[in-house]
Amino acid sequence: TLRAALQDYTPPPYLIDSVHLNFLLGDTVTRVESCMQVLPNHAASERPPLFLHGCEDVKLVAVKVNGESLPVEQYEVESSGLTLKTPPAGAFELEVHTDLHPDQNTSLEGLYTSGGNFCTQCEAEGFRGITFFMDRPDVMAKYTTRIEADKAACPVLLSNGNLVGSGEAEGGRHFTVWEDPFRKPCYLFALVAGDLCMKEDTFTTCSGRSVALRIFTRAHDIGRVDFAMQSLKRSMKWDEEVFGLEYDLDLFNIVAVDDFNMGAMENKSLNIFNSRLVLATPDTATDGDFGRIEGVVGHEYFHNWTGNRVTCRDWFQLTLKEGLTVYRDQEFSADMNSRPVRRVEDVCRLRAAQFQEDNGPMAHPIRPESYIKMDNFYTLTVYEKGAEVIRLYEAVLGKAGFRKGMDLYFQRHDGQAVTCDDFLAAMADANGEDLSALAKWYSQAGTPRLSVAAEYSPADKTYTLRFKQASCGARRLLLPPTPGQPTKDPVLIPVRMGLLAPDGGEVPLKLRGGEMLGSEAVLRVTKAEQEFVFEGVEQAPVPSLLRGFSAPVHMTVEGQSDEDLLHLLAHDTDSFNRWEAGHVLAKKLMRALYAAAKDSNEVGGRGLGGTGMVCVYARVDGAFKAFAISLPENSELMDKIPEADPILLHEVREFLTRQLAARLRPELEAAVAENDSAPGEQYEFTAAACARRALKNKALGYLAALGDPGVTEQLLHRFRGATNMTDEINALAALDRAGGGSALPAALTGFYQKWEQEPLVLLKWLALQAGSNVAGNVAAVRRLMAHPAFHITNPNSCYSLFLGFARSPVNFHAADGSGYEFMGDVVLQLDKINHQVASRMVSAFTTFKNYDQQRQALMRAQLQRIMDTEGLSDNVFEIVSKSLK
Ligand code: DPP
Ligand code: ZN
Repeated sequence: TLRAALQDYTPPPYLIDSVHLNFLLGDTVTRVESCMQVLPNHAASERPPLFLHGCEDVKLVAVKVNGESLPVEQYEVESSGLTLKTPPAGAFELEVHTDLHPDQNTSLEGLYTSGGNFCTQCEAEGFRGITFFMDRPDVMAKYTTRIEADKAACPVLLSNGNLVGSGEAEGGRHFTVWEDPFRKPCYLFALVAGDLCMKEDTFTTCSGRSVALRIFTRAHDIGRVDFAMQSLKRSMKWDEEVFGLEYDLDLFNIVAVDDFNMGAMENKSLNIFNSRLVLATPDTATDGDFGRIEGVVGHEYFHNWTGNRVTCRDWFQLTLKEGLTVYRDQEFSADMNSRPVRRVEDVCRLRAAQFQEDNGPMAHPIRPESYIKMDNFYTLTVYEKGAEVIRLYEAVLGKAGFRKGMDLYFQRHDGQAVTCDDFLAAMADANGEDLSALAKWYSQAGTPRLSVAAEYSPADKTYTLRFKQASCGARRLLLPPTPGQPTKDPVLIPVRMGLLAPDGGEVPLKLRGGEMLGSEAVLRVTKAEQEFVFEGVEQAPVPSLLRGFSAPVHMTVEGQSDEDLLHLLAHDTDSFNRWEAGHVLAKKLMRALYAAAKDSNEVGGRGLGGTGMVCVYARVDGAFKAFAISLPENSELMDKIPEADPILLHEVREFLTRQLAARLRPELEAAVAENDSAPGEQYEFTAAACARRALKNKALGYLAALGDPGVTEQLLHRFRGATNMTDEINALAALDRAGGGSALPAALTGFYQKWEQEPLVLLKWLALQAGSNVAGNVAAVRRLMAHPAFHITNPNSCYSLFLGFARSPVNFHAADGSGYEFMGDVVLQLDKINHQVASRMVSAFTTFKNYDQQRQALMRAQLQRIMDTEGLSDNVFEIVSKSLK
């Protein structure tokens, strides 16, 4: 097993200036003829060997240098690649022919078939599954691609760039030729061939060029692409307006495929999407789906500049394009919808999942230092924490300064493969700032802990905030070391803040010896311990810190009382911190309930009834009401519960849910009535309409917990009468929560029959059943694997069924280990089919150290069983071996 390390980077000894690819697509065998113009990239006195990456499934058929077949003693071919021992001096032409079997490729990397159509996925290292090549992002070539296939089976033949030729070929075949004028690394190469329908639109760029926009799907799905098309047009316009970035070709294609490991892929001018992120109509897709489609269509489009025009030097720099592009798609979605709601959603996800990753055996910096399989590093850390790090620049430099930095970044690096250091330098130079204090965010793993103590002096009217970065120095207890990084240095933490007076008004801010700052400031905390003294503070204020979650840290405000939190909830001008105050209250409540239950063996026995939560609900408004009654995720709570019992925590959640439902019943019923859609009302995907549906459905979920037959009756009625998928699937989920009684199986069957022909809708049906907390559900999930709605070769199917199952505390964490054993079986079975999907499944075990001793032992036993299996993929091996360390 080979490990790649950042410190080992060396420039490639050769470059590929241009490549001409000829694909002869066949039913079983596909021939790929690649002709490369190779340039030396080494000292003239040297003749280093040329290594081209390959893979087991690619069969070498011919190698020619400058038109002549290469004698066998001059090259060596192994499964890892092809070595030319003594390439010619100077520039030369290298031709390589290979044979592949796309129809047998279940890894869904390289060239494969999905539903009978050909498509590719090359990021990170899939191009080597197509032909021998210098498969590294700092080798940027110009591509010409000829595709030839049977005309009846594959009427549509697509690749990157512009269509420059087409025609008939022998035997009922035809071809197209594509030329991409922009240099690119091979991970951005794409090919699609098959029987597809197309919907077309146009976009006129800011300089007046007309761009043809085309979305391709199978015939059955073509009526569901309008929303994705509108999202694409909105993202093109947004990038012009916000970043001054214009699209650079006359054609932009999106193709939807059902079998796809990731969400989508930004291949130059030929984006390939998982169909669940393209296809949507109100009857088949939820508000969440619409939001994700808008975000991901934007994300992939934005990559055209942040990723494609400027790309990564090596894969360790992945966050250079991903963190930045996630930041861009988050901002886009915030501008299109409700900015505060979007921020709360993003932060919840970060804290529930990325913080957990940062706290486990796979913890890595946003720029990892080594990997066995790069595929394992398309993580929440690289993406979501990476986006938060981009947000730090914005917090420090302001929006205008951030834009200046972006402009310089493109000015300097267009057409290049660069590093995170280059990005930091562009941001710093454009603003004349020393940003070196931000660099540590790229190299340190783990979530910094920031504690704050405050002191008010009535005598001299000063207010002092003392910050401690507990993740550095020697304070063992608060210091979270991560694998390979026992100690940490302080980082730059921008703390956006304000002070609230006792009457709720904002205190004007003036730091000792400084100017008036207005009512909000960004404090730059850079040292292990640092204090800020505010002057002229008339009365002891309540601090509002880390507004908008201005840095991805765990913050503790020492001595913060429930009254302080309720004061923030009522008066803070920062909507994120208003929500946060309620969230902190809810976390305190759930932890207290859990501790009491642990002591007394009785959930809720101490009469902790959620009064604080009732206050929270009363004090927030509009879109936030739905969030205000959303309880924190278990993973967020476990951070402070050593050796947690996940089932007890689940019972606490259930208890609190019932308690809140009972206490808030009139308010919840009013929320349902006030936010219900009017008869005949058209579905709209707007911030306001989504907020109404979210609150209504959240309220119904709570009411369902009452187990009242009247509520069940109402839910059934709503389920049958739903006019959009958001309401339909929520009613079904609420029925499940209500225990469903005899109504649930019939409803599930009815749902299946209604949507039998719609695999994307059936994913929801699978996930809902897989995640059920009815004890012993593992048997039902095993049975579902044999159901016609489930396909083990389809990643979406696996994500719904298996990851859905892993989200059930009762069944995944069943005390008898049956849930763990099931997931162990799944990992081993999947590893023979699709390494990337198998390695996503094994991640369910990586949190094992958070649980009680018995569960740790059971989870560890499954990891060991996987580890002991012959022929494990590198993907799964990497995660399992790190977990067992
Ligand atoms: N397709 C993945 C993404 O866009 C990897 N580039 O994030
Ligand atoms: Zn991306």
